[in-house]
Amino acid sequence: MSEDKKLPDPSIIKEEILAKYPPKIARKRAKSMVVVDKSMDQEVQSNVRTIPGIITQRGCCYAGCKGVVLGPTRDIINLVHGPIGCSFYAWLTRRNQTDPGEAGPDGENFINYCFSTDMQDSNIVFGGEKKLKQAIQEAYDIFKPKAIGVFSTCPVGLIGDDVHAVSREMKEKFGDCNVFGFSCEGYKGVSQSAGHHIANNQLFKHVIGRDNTQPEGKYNINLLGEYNIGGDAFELDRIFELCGINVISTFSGNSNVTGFERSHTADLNLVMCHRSINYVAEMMETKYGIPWFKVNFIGGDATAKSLRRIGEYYEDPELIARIEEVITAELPSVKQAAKDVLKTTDGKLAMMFVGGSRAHHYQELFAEMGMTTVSAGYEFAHRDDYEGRKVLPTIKVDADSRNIEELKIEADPELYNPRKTKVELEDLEKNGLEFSEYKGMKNDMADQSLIVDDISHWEADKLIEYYKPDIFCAGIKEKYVVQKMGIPLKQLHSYDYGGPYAGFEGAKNFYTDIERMLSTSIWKKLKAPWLETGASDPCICAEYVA
Ligand code: CFM
Repeated sequence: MSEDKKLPDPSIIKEEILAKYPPKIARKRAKSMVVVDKSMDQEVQSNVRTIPGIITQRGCCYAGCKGVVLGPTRDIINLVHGPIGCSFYAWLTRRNQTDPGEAGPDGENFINYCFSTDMQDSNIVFGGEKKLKQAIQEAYDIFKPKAIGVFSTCPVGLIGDDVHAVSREMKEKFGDCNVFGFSCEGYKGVSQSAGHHIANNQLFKHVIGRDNTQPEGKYNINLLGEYNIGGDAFELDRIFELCGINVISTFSGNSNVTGFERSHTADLNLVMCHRSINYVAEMMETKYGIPWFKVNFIGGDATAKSLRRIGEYYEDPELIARIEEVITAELPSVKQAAKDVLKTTDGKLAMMFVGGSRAHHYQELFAEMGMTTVSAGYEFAHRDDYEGRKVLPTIKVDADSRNIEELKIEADPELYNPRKTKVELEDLEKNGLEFSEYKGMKNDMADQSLIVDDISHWEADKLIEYYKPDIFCAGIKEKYVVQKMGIPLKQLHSYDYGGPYAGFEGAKNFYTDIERMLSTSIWKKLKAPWLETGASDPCICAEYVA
């Protein structure tokens, strides 16, 4: 994707951006802005606290735990212990879709509900555990769910309510409902990334491995880090089915409790979003002996490559042949669709600042349309997401990360069963399959492109002025500011109203949507009123009225 188009030198704009900051802040931000030079290793400072006063794109720990990882699961009641505002902003705002199947829309699908203990002042003063117990009881009585997750918001940690003790007590009381808590207070860690880790830990402790029913399929996998935004997981399920691959559980798009509980019976874990779920992949390998490798289903070629890797893993001619059949049937129309938009898209520039994996994955889709990513960054990734997992041993654990529990996992005395022997894994690696590996975003970016971690609005504004990109990808908080600057913004969190963008059909959708956005000149026609009138010194005037 990076096939060396000459990019303008971003060092100048980097200096200009930093010059506005007080020296101490400039020094700190400089470490998070890296001009890519592929001839050497470069450290990208990340997963550190946002400087107070800087307008960040980040969310909180609770958002990462409750919203991102657990949110897409349809039959767990996600009960928020906290003030109602924390729930309002988590209620149906992420476009994770689900298909309750035969159970129908009113079956065990709680996604469209909003469960909260609605804490009040008196609960903050006198404690909220009693109210939490009542809420769990009420949820159980009304819905009889298989599981209830309790999510702590900031005040819960501050006043010291013990959500874990309450959950244990209620679980014992019910007998047929798995109740577990998450200490995912918003302030934990430096971003939603801490919430991912906490969610991974609790899923591992309380859910994964509870049901030993063996799968019926011949090739049984889990897809980790795919959240079914805009129906992505539906498209991937369609492709897996065509290939004869059985998905035991997706973590956690279009998922249910039973899938999680049985996921340890899979032969292989595929990791799509490395940032949010690599902990589960690692822990499942240690405890059950399930290997994992990184995949990317964003882009036609990327999808074909990831499918082929699954074939290589199983070393089964029947599966390999079927995968090839699917690719032969599906890929040509994707290629044609990319060709069809090329007239509009070729040579255009994209910038993307999103989450912890999409800013990387979508570069491949843009490359398929002949577009170059001049600058990109994550909101809350860690150094390994930029530089590759090879830097993991060198990452210093700071006080914020030390706050997050690290589970000590050992091989399960009964269930540990290495799916491949060490020799088999080594042979597969010799043939190009890389287990437990992610090479990071930088590896796929061109020299002279600019990586910016945890970008601020000021920095984004300046980059837009400098590069004048044809499209900017970020989220709703950035959308209208960027459009007012005359640049179309594609939301890569929610996909605006579009999607799916994963898999073969998804790639086609993306090409068309981007072509449309690049074809319209509407945003360029926008002019601020003071510029229309020719005033050179815009200001807002106001006076106090007595
Ligand atoms: Fe993974 Fe995600 Fe992302 Fe993420 Fe997210 Fe998301 Fe994202 Mo928004 S899990 S890191 S915390 S791919 S909600 S589905 S789009 S920031 S790039």
